[in-house]
Amino acid sequence: MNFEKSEQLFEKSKRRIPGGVNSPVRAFGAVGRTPLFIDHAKGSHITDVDGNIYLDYVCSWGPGILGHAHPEVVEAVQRACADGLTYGAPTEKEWRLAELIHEAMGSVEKVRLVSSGTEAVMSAVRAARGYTGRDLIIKFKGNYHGHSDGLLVKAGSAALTTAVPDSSGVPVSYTQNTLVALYNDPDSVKELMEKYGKQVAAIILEPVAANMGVVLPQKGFLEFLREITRQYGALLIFDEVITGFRLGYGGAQEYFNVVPDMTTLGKIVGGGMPMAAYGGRAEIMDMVSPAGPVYQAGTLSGNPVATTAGIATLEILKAHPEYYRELERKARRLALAFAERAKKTGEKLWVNQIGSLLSVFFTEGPVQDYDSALASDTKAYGAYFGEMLDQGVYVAPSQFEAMFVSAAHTDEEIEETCKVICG
Ligand code: KE4
Repeated sequence: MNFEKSEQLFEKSKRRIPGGVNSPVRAFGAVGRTPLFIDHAKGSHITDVDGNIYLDYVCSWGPGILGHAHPEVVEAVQRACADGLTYGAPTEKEWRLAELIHEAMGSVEKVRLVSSGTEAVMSAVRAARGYTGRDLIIKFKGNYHGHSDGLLVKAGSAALTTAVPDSSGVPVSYTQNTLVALYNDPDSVKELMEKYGKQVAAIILEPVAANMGVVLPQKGFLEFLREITRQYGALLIFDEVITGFRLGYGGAQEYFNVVPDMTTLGKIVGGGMPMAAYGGRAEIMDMVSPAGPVYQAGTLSGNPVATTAGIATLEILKAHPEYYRELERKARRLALAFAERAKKTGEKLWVNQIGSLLSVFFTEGPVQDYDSALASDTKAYGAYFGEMLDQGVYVAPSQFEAMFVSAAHTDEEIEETCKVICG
């Protein structure tokens, strides 16, 4: 395969854009390859500027559940564009999307549309603090909630329970209201709540983690968090930016039948356009300006073109519940291929798969939290990534991301991928 044009574009881009990319993971730093510059995508395929065609299992990190350039979504967006790209005023479409979200997730009684998952989480945290009058937030090691200062943290030293910045440019003072617990470790949560519970505004988590690779909640973990937040009067926030409309039309909260107080959404909810959302019980969301004293605003919030893409995408998913069974079946087949690969090569592989989300870890496993994920051989993952790419299969350029399956991936393409996985 020839990557000449991508290499040239990468060199040019680096002169104008930090690292040559607009989001770090795209730079392929974790896998030691030149990033692909994409020319176009259709269905399950993505084509780079050198004309190389790949089966795409990144799906733009989640939005692409229907496959790229779904004709009905594109047609709706094209029509919307002709009516104007943005008005900075309310439209019926925002109400329609809000109704679709509430219909899918009853716990989201009121919702505010924003432009990115980061903005959704940052705003949800502010609303939770405004509603409870408390300052502390508990997050989990290995969960990613976007790049707002207070959540760009890592666990402090063992003695410390407050977090420390995980990025330069974040003042320590911005992270002193963030506590870090361990995913799937109820005792780590209990310890923090016994010490700080009455000052905790919310516990936020990815109900299925997908930013340390895919890590499933252990049986009872979500129910435990639901109980302990109730016990201390703290809110439970599900960050469903990835799992929302992905695990099922009702997201993780429907899949696991655990109802959070607030939910953040992104990716699929915008159908691939810059659109995200945060919402929850009406009494919480009525704290948000102009209804209440918690300020939050956005020029392009609820943008008419983005809401059109979101509505079109959700309406297709709502009309096709069978897609979710198909997606799970295809993801299971891919998971099986990794097991066949391990048998054949003797590699130590561990696969976590749920719905259309999966990750292969280059470690013996089990992988059920950040530390066990971190034990993976990232060099081996990098070699696997290169092997797949060179055979036309585009998977996440990092061990600590997810593999996404779309409704556009046919059974033949899944079998083709399994052959490449098994070598
Ligand atoms: P954005 O600001 O990137 O739209 O969303 C932030 C976010 C919030 N919550 C969860 C659970 C997320 O996974 C994300 C963003 N996901 C990453 C992929 N792991 C986006 C890809 C990237 O950073 O380029």
